[in-house]
Amino acid sequence: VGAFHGTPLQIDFVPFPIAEPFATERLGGLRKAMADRSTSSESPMPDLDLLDRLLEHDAWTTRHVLDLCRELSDNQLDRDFDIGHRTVRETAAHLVGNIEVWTNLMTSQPVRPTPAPGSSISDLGARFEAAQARFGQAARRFRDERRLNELYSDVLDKPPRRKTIGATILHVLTHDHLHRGEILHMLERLGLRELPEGDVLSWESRGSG
Ligand code: NI
Repeated sequence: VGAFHGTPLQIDFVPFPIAEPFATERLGGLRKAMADRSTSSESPMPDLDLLDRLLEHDAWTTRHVLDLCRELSDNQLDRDFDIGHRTVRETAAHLVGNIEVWTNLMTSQPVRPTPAPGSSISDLGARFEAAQARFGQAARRFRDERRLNELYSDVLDKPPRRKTIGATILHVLTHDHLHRGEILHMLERLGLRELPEGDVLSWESRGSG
């Protein structure tokens, strides 16, 4: 597992060719379906697109996993496992620091130091809330301004390399998911029961089961 899984990107962006009458007809139908659903009680979030869903799932699930970590003793938080960043505490710190680093890089802000070794879950939880809010805000703004294909310079690469904002947003979200899975695995081995799966459908059906 590299520091931030930074990987050079070489992607040519080709717009999808969609036959206009077909696309218009399909979109019209989709809009009508969405409008119908928005007035029914079946769909609790008719206006969320895929990015919104991923961001909401990510925030809710990470918060849930960090809350579970609060039940652990320092001994449990620092127990050595053969996965992730070896302990629950350091894997959680890596996850939070990663959101901060990529948010700062893609918004051209100075990169701050990652959480210190031995950080408390309470501190990491607070730092996560701030980082996730900034990341979500930036991601939605880039989407709304149609800047997902825009390149920025990853100044942590030597030499600096250009990366797209869209892939960086997806990188943060998938990186969170990967390390949450590792933490959940460690929590299970620490004896916690009735753990969440952490998948998107569980998030969507939260509170209804
Ligand atoms: Ni990682």
